[in-house]
Amino acid sequence: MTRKTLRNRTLCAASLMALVSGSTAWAQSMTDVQSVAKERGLSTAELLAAAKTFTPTGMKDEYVIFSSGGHSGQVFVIGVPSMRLLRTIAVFTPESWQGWGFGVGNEILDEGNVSGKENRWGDTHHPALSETNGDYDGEWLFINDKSNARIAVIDLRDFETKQIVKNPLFINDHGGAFVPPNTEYIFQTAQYNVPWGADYAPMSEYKDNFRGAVTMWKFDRKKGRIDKEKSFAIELPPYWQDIADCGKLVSDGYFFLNSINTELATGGIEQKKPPFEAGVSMNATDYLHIIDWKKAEKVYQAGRTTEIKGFPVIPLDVAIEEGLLHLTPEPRSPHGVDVAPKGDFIVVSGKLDPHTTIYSFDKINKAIASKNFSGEDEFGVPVLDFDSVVEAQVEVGLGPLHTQFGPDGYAYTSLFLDSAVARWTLGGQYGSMNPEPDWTLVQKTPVHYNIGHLGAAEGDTVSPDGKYLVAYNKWSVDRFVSTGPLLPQNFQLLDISQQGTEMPVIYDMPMGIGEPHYAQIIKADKLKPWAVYPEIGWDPMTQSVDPYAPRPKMERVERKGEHEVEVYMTSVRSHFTPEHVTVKQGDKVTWRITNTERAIDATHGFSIPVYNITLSLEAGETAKIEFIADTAGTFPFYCTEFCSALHLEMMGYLMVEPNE
Ligand code: K7E
Ligand code: CUA
Repeated sequence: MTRKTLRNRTLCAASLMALVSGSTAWAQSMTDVQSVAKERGLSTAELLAAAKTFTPTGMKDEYVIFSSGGHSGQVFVIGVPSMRLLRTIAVFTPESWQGWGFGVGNEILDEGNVSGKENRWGDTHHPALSETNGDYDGEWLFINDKSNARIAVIDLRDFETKQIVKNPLFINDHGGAFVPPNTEYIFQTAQYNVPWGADYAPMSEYKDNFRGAVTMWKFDRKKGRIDKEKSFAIELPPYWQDIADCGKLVSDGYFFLNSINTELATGGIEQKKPPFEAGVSMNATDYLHIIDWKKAEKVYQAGRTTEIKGFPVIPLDVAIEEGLLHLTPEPRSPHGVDVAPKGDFIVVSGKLDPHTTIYSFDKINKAIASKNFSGEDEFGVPVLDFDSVVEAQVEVGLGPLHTQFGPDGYAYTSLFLDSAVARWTLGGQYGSMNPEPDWTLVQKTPVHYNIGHLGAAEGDTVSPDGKYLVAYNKWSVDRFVSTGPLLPQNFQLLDISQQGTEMPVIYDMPMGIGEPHYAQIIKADKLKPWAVYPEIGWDPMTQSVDPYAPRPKMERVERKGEHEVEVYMTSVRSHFTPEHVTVKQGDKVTWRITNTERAIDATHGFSIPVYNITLSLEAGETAKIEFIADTAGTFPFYCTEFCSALHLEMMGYLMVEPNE
């Protein structure tokens, strides 16, 4: 029996038995399976979990997770159900394996410099896959940096970062990146508020001078870049704006945004004032912001903006007057806000309230139309009457944070304090299983430990897949071999394919390279990455052929004027051409290299000691590095990828002749 036919079999006991008489050396008999299970102390449920996740050689994953990397500043790509890390994507932080920030990528990293200071890390929280009609289209990925209010654009043809934009108005964001169903914009909202541009103002001026905002970055899909010239912001009260979500289908055109600190607390524990943790949690309710972004777009286009820090901003009074901003109360310390697949319900979880609160978009619409306000906040923003917009509340457990959805009328909420995933029914007309409105907790599965976000397969789109759910747990405590006081996070895979009650944990994946927050799970076949760059001499920064790219037979070292040298180099298994590069101390060196390979996976590295240069050149790629040869000496450059049997020989010398 071949591996392929084996793979296509359902791995149930019966088929395992059928294999017994086969010739496959490793699968001897069910008796062997039982004895291994006994030896390792595995239960039947655990054997089943292994069968559901074990991915034999050659088999590929059905789904792909794009995970934030927290303060590693990166994005991680993981296969489901194998839970194997497939690669990292270098974003805000230099990464030497990908050569990111050690010769190439520097211009993009520099776009993210803040106040003229080099900034070389990020705190990534919320990835957003580009969408078409509310479904992931597998083309682009956006991610925020909470620490310095930046958004990065990643091209999923080559899984590389192409752009970083810094928000000119605020210094910190949490609500981002979020995209509407057709990715017209990327939303980014301020969190810890500051005066515009993070200018100085004393804390006593918090209410008057500190401001919240949401920025709508226009995404130009053709260019694959954020178009800053068509982007704008809306001024908001200085609450701490938190997580958000875009409306979809019936609620397309709306943006829902949580907030905490409607108390306008300013901390000061050292002056015996309530510390932030208490000060921001005093009110029984905070505010859900309801923003009509299509109306905001029209207001911006009509020019009703003020320029602040060189950026067009719709002032708060204009936003109120135009009726594009409303608030409504939400239970204390809200964290997640998640729009249901049909766009009709908005689920909010308050960390300090054991319920999820479900708002009806229809009721919100009616309340806005009939001006059913319970009042206004202290900045004059109308507040929709809570009872008139809430559809239901479901008691799910302690510390509810985030919600995802299945295809069958289920919602799934992470419970930080309970360390559990709650499955509950989303009432209304969802699926045949819920003909009547029904808002009920169905089941809770414990996870280990302290789950933050959770992700279900395509679970925040208009057509969730169900099947798998991943708990992104914050603590791992005793789950893995100790690695000292800094422990990995724990990604736990849950099988949610069975309607009814069971949703067992079937895999634990230690995440030891960052602290993920949100992650999205896309069907693998929606991704269409390039196997190699389309043509030799491809510049990934422009996604086109670079006319200056070195090509075979045109390699050379060319002196341009007295102090400038250009190097045109190619790399192919297993040599660089040229192998000797001689320059004079003090020369400005522009060094271009093309990897002329066409074979899949034929990557060459390129590194120069002392000069802090390391590149990763994928098949077809060309790169340009520039440096001043200020240190004289003899420097072997070499290929850092083990690319062939003669890879050790893939080297050369940079000779920098000293000035006399
Ligand atoms: Cu960690 Cu979305 Cu930044 Cu919740 S956030 S957990
Ligand atoms: Cu090319 Cu090693």
